[in-house]
Amino acid sequence: MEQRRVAAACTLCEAICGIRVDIEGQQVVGIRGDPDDPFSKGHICPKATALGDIQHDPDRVRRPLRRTSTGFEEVSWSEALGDIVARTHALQSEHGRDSVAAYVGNPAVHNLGSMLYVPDFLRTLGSRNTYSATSLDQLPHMLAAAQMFGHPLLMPVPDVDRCDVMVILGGNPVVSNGSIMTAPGIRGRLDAIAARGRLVVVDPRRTETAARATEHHFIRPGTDAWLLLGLLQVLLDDGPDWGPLAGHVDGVEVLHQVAGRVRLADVSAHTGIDEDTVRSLAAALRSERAVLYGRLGACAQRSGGVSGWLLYAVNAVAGNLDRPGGLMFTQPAVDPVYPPGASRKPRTGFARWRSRVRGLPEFSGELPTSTLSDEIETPGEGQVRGLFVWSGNPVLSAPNGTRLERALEQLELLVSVDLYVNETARRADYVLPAVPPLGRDHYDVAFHALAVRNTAKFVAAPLPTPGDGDEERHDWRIAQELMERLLRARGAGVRQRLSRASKRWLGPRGQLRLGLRLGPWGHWHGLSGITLGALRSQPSGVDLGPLQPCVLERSPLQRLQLAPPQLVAGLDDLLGGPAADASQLLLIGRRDLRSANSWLHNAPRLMKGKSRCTLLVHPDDAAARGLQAAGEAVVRSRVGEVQVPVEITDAIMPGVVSLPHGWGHHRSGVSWTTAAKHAGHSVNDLTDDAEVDPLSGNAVLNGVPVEVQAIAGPRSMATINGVDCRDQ
Ligand SMILES: Nc1nc2c(c(=O)[nH]1)N[C@H]1C(S)=C(S)[C@@H](COP(=O)(O)OP(=O)(O)OC[C@H]3O[C@@H](n4cnc5c(=O)[nH]c(N)nc54)[C@H](O)[C@@H]3O)O[C@H]1N2
Ligand SMILES: Nc1nc2c(c(=O)[nH]1)N[C@H]1C(S)=C(S)[C@@H](COP(=O)(O)OP(=O)(O)OC[C@H]3O[C@@H](n4cnc5c(=O)[nH]c(N)nc54)[C@H](O)[C@@H]3O)O[C@H]1N2
Ligand code: SF4
Ligand SMILES: [Mo]
Repeated sequence: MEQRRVAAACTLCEAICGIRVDIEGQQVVGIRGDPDDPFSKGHICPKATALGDIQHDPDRVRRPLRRTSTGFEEVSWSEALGDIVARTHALQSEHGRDSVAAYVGNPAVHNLGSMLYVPDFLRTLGSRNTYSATSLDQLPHMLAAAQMFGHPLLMPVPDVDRCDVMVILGGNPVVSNGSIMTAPGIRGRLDAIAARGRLVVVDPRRTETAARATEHHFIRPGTDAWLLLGLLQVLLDDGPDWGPLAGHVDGVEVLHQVAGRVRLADVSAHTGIDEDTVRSLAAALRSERAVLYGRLGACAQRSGGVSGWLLYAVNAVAGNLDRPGGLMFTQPAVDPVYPPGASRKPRTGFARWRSRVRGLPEFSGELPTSTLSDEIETPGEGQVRGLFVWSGNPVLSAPNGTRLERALEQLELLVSVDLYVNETARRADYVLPAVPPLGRDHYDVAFHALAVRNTAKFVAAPLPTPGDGDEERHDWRIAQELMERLLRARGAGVRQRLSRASKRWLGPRGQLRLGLRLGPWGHWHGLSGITLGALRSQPSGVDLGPLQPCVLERSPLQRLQLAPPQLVAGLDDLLGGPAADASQLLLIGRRDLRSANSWLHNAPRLMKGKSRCTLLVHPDDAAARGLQAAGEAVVRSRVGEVQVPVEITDAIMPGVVSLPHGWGHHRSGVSWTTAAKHAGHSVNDLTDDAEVDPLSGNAVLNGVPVEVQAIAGPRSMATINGVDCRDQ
């Protein structure tokens, strides 16, 4: 059979590595790195080859499924969409728009069609009960970007290829391949920093990244904001250096007051990092090309909101914001900050409304996912009765997943748009199958905008899927059809319906064509401007050069805000909080190279070897509890317990234990047969939905108080909350 080789991009993480896919007929027979990709230069990780496994996975859902009393049955698209919209409309007519909620998961951001169309569907749904993985993740960064630079998507990225000093707080890019820092081949880029200067990792675990760094410091989980306050104080005492930002920043006085509220001795007591180290880190950040980069561990925790703000403020005070070698802003060819036709008005809105049950703040039109169960369970006006889950798996990814799982049973309508029947979808009334990654065109609207170089790349689908027959449909078509049907059900006027329908005719390619033409590299650059045609003729991608100072052009604010009042207010909670209880074991998360949150555990080639879902425990803590290497332990938190294999290691800080997330595939009715054989346990059966970052409402996934107890005797039957969940 004839074999062809096409250039494509891996969409499984933020690195967007270029790949070459070998195809025989309709079968993927090989995937390797694309050496001609100017950004990734042939680099890939083991996950890329799983793209073929997903494409051909017999466990993937191929036709719409409807729940019956005995399980799922296949139904036609028109039947499924018709009934879903009729029931959505009935619920919203009777109980108001907020009665139908939506949760959008992480893969939507890696999907061109979802990025361009799901937001329209959400707007049409018109519910305040909109949730997403954002509030389990980068919400603090977005909140800080919104309030400091004027738009939630104006998040700066570290200029890794030009800095001589990089301090990493709560990120493990060697394993995650970088986040809010698209940098394919990040390991090599970090090794180069270590070789030419100083690479410092501050993390409660000596991670794979720390192992390559010139320096590693343990930090007590949940205390990053204290460290940042310490750094701010030392830097301000020395006098800030604004460079080109001089005269364009507000809030310096307030920052001085803020820094004056802490003593370095308290910083040290909270974080476990001694005062000399704090001073030495501040001095390092003072150097010519230095950057402080903070990620998930620094924000999905109790002090996340304050940390998100101070991460940017400390860079600014150290003279590292918007400077080569520092923390910089991108100029992406398709600009998600200012899409075609969008105004340049600041988008700083936060807490414009609050959640019904717990009064948690709205951000960017969303409410914190940690309160979704409350909104489903609590009766009253605005109670959630229907839920759309779009490319998400909150039963495994949101805190107190067991409670959410129970709450889902109470819904009158649950719809999942997914590739699989995952742990959340197994409770659904309908599962709508989406087209897998190799079946779609790709241009990375999100991650070119967060990349450490300006680059652009369009790939046509290696295995194009028409998506209008009985089988999988593109996410964008599903969103568009639901929206159009909903408008029709509501009797919307012709004008409104036509204006919404126009995007159907454009399609993702049409929208992309417009976005490129009107973007920063489009028609302004005359004949040499980037067009879709130009990108199609260079399928490995186009390099647009290193990042340039541009925040004063990019920001819709007149002046950058270093101390926005709504963020400064978060300090009261932090500084007024109780001192850490050193006897309390704190649980943190972990990722591994062959996982992507909860959903790559069905690719057999990624599942070889021993269990990765283990509890890391420091030898002192193990000895104190009689834990044995290779033995098992019960881990208990306020909300639940799990029984897991133990690994004893001094790579974890005393007083801290670590479990990865995305496991717990033991539940019946899930379509993942390989994953079920390596079920593991969900760390989110331990994380607590009642605990959020009091400033931003972001989930607290790190620094969860737990008790750990050895299991005596031979390995016993494992149960979690009464469910058998032994690793099979
Ligand atoms: N304890 C703890 N919990 C965590 C984290 C942690 O560090 N610790 N990390 C958090 C973070 S950062 C995130 S982003 C979340 C992720 O949490 P979620 O986004 O809720 O979940 P995922 O595990 O990414 O599941 C994504 C689902 O999307 C489906 N899917 C994949 N591609 C597509 C597609 O193109 N279209 C459609 N329709 N479906 C698709 C997959 O089959 C899978 O079922 O988890 C969070 N949860
Ligand atoms: N292989 C793989 N890659 C992935 C993913 C995956 O699941 N697997 N998920 C993708 C997603 S959705 C995201 S958001 C990114 C996340 O990418 P990263 O932000 O790099 O996230 P992690 O690898 O979880 O690293 C977080 C680090 O924070 C540390 N930490 C925990 N608590 C604290 C704390 O209180 N303070 C400090 N300073 N550190 C703490 C943890 O030990 C860990 O090393 O990864 C993406 N890439
Ligand atoms: S690092 Fe791995 S998962 Fe991420 S884009 Fe590259 S190949 Fe894909
Ligand atoms: Mo994430």
